[in-house]
Amino acid sequence: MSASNFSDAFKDTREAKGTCPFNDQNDPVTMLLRFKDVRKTAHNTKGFSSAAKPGRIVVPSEVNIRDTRQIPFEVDPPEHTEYRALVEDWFKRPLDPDYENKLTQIVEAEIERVLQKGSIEAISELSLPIQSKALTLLLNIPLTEAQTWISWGTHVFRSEDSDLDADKASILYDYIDAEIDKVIAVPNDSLYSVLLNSEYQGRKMTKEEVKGVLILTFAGGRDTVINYLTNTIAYLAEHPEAIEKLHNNPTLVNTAIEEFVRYFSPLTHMGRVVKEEKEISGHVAKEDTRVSLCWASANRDESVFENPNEIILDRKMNPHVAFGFGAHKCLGATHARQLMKVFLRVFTEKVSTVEIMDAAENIEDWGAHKRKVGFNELTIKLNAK
Ligand code: EMZ
Repeated sequence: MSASNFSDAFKDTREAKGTCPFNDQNDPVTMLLRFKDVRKTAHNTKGFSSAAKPGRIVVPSEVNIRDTRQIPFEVDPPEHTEYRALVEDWFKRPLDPDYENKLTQIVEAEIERVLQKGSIEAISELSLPIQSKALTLLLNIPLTEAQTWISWGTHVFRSEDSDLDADKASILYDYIDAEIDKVIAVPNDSLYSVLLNSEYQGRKMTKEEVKGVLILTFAGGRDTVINYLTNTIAYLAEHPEAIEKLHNNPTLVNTAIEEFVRYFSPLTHMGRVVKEEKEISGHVAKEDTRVSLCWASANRDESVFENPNEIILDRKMNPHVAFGFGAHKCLGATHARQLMKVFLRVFTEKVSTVEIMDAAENIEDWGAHKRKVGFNELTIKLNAK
């Protein structure tokens, strides 16, 4: 099977039943697989809460590895709306031309660096450095800080042998605590300072709240962005004609990034805790149990997407939910989209072809369903134009 083929792991169950159980650390989750159910449930923030114990809406659950509530992600309206309003403008900065220029310079430098080399491992030598360096722009801190984050490796909460690694997670939490203290001592114009000066319900944001926003910013956009970039490289390696098409047609880039993110769906699903009992596609969601909104399955739903298992770079109707849906839709999406766009632009300008030398797939295990989400290793050679 080709490296850039990501099959639809949930097809049969989605069509036959619409839901499936997954036993996650003795807190079972019912995964909702149909586009309609996913959207309806995401929309119903009253019946399906994000404000459970910190970590509980994430699948696999993170209740054993953190106590800090991620903000605004693990808060329900109306509080959610107020938190979100505090950060919304900051997370729209990627639309500024100056931000876009700096992002372009980062991506150019990274691609030029690896073009000088022979073969490279794409995740550690390209996707992770680009993700980390781009994040310095979102936080508005010096580029050099990215070296620390690159040294953490791809996963913030995961290590080679465990899905949830408390020791690894504490590296991030301790780092953020230390950074918050530094910025309290010497304020600057970073996201840390902006948040520390923000007012929520008429009082200053607490250190714990600021930490909650920062953990989300670091963790939510890490493996997701890295997988997106690596998977896109695999696609371009196997579809060299797409490199030229995208290079010659800048408007195609806009539809292509949406199509890649639909097809790859880097975040498989996100949970909710049931507040009001409800039947969904035959499953009775009981109070205080968990359901998950399976973005990856919804994005291959044939009742919505024509030829869902094909990448159609100029797909016209593409209401994908790869960035979530409703009040909680991804806060980092503007940054991610800008990065995706700049990456495609620069890559197709500088690279003629990509050769895949070696690939090891990263397969997620959702009980009865195994889903390819990216790679554990992708060794490639880039050929310059
Ligand atoms: C959480 C989540 C947010 C979680 C939008 O997704 O991303 C996951 O990678 C983290 O582990 O804590 O931030």
